[in-house]
Formats: sequence, structure tokens, C-alpha cells
Amino acid sequence: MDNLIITCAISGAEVTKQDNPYVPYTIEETVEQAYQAYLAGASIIHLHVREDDGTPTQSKSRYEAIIKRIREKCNDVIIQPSTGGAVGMQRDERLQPTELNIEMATLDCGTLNFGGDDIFVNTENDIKHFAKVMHEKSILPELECFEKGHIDLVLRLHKKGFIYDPMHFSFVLGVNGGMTGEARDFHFLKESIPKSCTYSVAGIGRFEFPLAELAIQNGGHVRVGLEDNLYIEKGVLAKGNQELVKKVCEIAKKYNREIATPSEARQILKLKE
Ligand code: KMH
Ligand code: ZN
Repeated sequence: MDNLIITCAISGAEVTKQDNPYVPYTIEETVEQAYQAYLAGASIIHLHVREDDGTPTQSKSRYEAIIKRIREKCNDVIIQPSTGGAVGMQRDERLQPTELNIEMATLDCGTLNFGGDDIFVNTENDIKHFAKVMHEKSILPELECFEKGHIDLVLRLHKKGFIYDPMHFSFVLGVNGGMTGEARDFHFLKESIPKSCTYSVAGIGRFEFPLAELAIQNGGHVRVGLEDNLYIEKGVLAKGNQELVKKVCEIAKKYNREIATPSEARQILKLKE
């Protein structure tokens, strides 16, 4: 089995300091959370950025400032900006971080309800456009799939030449409006992608650690972080992203799965060193 790639989704666009005071807003807070997650074992930082008051933004200059500071502290970590941004943002707004010199970014592979009246819109044309932009800039997309239909669409677009090899999936399970994250869901999705592809799982809320454990046992990779889950255990808030990463490292140890360094993660994902 490959060493385990841990991605840390340090902030997201939806969670707030009211939910967990460690959710980073300022440049300093965001850089510190990324650094602590890296020290704990994360080789990839999935990055959303906020204004100082917590408002989500896809501002190129805000990403640029934060990425520069993260690289100063841990220059080998893989930075994976979001192109999902927040619900309601438009294509060009969402794509701003791809104008920076980045190796990876998320590519959301379908539309879904996102709680209340919110709809997270990713039309087929959006997906083709985002894939094209990333391909032209040699950015590896992390193919975020919130349910099985999203995987089917990716495979169809890949066959038609709109999505390129290598394909690295992220199964984001447990979103209110997407697929749940039970063991049967995990196995169904894992069996639905070609064996040559890599995948990571991101369990939302209570699904975070059970799904991480399944991925660790089955040769997959893992994403954790305050974007996805605020608690280190039932009813106990995590005191920062690093606690969530450390808990994954402990689970990996139980199954003798080594943690990938950023350099090993680049090899596994076929990224240029
Ligand atoms: N904030 C969600 C609407 C991504 O990062 O690509 C979208 C999201 C997915 O978090
Ligand atoms: Zn995200």
C-alpha cells in the first residue's frame, strides 16, 4: 500500500468561530493552522481563505498573501486551493486562485443541495471549463464527488476527453444534500472508480473518523479538518486542525500505514517534484 496522504481542510467557507474558535479568518491564523497541520503530518493543505471578519472570499490577492506566508513556513507542503469557494459564487470568481502558481486545486463534479435553500451549482459546462483551465495550467484537480452520480459524470467526461489522467478523486460524504458516509457508501464509491485512480475520503461531521479508518485499511487517502468536522470526539471541540490530523496518524499507526511526506505525496499523485 502507498503511504497515507493526509489532507487538512483547515477552514472551509461555511464554519465560523461561533462553531469552533479555532476556525481561522486572518492571514496569521490561517498560516498558523496550516503550519500546525503540516507539523502534525498533513502533506496537503486544502485552502479556503476569509476576510478578517470571516467572510469567505476567492480573492486572488488574499490567496497570494496566504500562500506566500505558508510557503515561507513550510515550503514543501502541497497547497490545494478551493475552486468551490462558497455557495453562490460565480465561475471566474471561484477560479481566481488558479491564476497563482499552484500544483493542485479542487474541482467539484456536480450540483447538490447544500442545506436550507442553498444549492451548490456545478453544471456540466462548469466542470468542463474548470477542468480545461486546470489542464492548461498543469494544475492537478482533486475531483470532489459528493455522490455516485458525480463519479459517473467524471468517468463520462474523461472518456470524452474533457477530464485528463491522472485522476485523483475525493469522496466527500455526509453533506446534507449529498450521499451519507456509511461503510457501504465508501465501498460502493471505491468500487466505482478505475483501479488505476487514487482517492481520498472526506467524511463530514460524525463520518470523519470512521471513513478515515476505512480508507486507511483499504489503501485510500484521508482528508480531515475543521471545514469538515469541528469535534475531536463526540461533544468535544477540536483545539485546532492539528488535533484532527494527529488523530488520523494514530489510526494509521494501528494499521501500520506510514504517513506520506509531501515529496512522497507528489510521487503518489504524479505531481512534478
Ligand atoms: N464551500 C463549498 C460550497 C471545494 O472546496 O471545492 C464548496 C467546497 C468545495 O468547499
Ligand atoms: Zn473546500
